[in-house]
Formats: sequence, structure tokens, C-alpha cells
Amino acid sequence: MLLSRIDHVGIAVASLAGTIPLYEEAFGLTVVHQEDNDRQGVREAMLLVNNGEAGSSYVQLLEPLREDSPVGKFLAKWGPGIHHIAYGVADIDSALAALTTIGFDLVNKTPVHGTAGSRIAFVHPKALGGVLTELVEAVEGH
Ligand code: V0V
Ligand code: CO
Repeated sequence: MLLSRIDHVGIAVASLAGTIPLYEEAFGLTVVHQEDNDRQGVREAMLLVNNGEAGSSYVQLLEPLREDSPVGKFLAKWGPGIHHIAYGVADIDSALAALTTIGFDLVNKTPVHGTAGSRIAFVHPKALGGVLTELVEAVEGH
């Protein structure tokens, strides 16, 4: 099995400060990590949902750092909402090699820097029925 868990659901928001309290109030989630990822053009907050045997699952709130970024463009087109789904993998290099062999359109052919030191890569939404999909090889313990 290539995928080990749902790592996170990425949600585009206009403002982290305006959205984090909703998740705290509704579900008692707390922010366990916050980071600016300049290459991806996002300021993100990770809220822990579950620590499982196969690793952790999160809600990832994404505020754009620039209008001309994936999340900035998404917000302008659709408004706030679900931006991507991210699955955990044990070995992202072999996962990407397997997808390349069977002809999937990858946004990242090699892994790039993700949240909390993870290695990530995106599969194009057009290749998976309109869903932007991210693979995550998390750092041990995340
Ligand atoms: C765009 N499209 C989407 C989409 N974003 N469809 C579903 N879900 C999304 N999130 C559709 C869009 O409606 C267009 O469809 C088409 O793709 C082209 O969109 P575009 O606005 O012209 O944008 P492009 O082509 O410049 O870029 C689209 C891609 C881009 C997917 C290539 O968003 C990208 O590189 N995404 C991966 C990086 C990313 O999302 N980073 C932010 C999260 P029509 O109109 O042609 O039908 S960073 C993150 O999650 C981190 C750091 C982490 O987890 O650690
Ligand atoms: Co993500």
C-alpha cells in the first residue's frame, strides 16, 4: 500500500487569525505548528486532529503571502474552502517514481520542502478528478 494515512486537509483562508478560533471553538483543536513557506507563498497553521500508529493527521489552514500564489489564485477564483488533500507516504521518492512510471502528471517531479521539515510533492488536480493532491513524507514523530 502506497498511502499510510490522511496527513492533512489543506484549507484556503483569507486570514489565519480569523479562522483558527473557529476550529478551537468547534472541535477543541489547537495549533501545534505555524510556519511561513515562502516558496509556496503561504503562511500556514497545523491543527492536530489525531496521533495514530501510522502517524499524525492535521487540519492545515493556509493564508496566502502573495496574490500570485497557488492559494492566492485559488481564493480569488473560488473563495475560502478545501484547497488540497495530503496523504502520508513512507518513502516519497519511490512513490513519485511509481506515479511517473504509470504516467501521472506531477507538479513536483522531485520532493520540495513542506511543513515542519517534511518532504512533499503535488499531483496535478487535472490528473485526479479535480482534486489537488499532496504526498507527504513526514519527519519521524510528526
Ligand atoms: C487550481 N486548480 C485547482 C486548484 N488550483 N483545482 C482543484 N484544486 C485546486 N487547489 C485548477 C484551476 O481551477 C484551473 O482549472 C487549473 O487548475 C489551473 O489553475 P490556475 O489557477 O491557472 O493555476 P496554475 O496553473 O498556475 O496552478 C495550478 C497548480 C498550482 C495546481 C499547478 O496551484 C500548484 O502548483 N499547486 C501546488 C502548490 C500549492 O498548492 N502550494 C500551496 C500549499 P481550469 O480553469 O483550467 O479548469 S503548500 C502546502 O500544502 C505545504 C507547504 C505543506 O503541506 O507542507
Ligand atoms: Co499541504
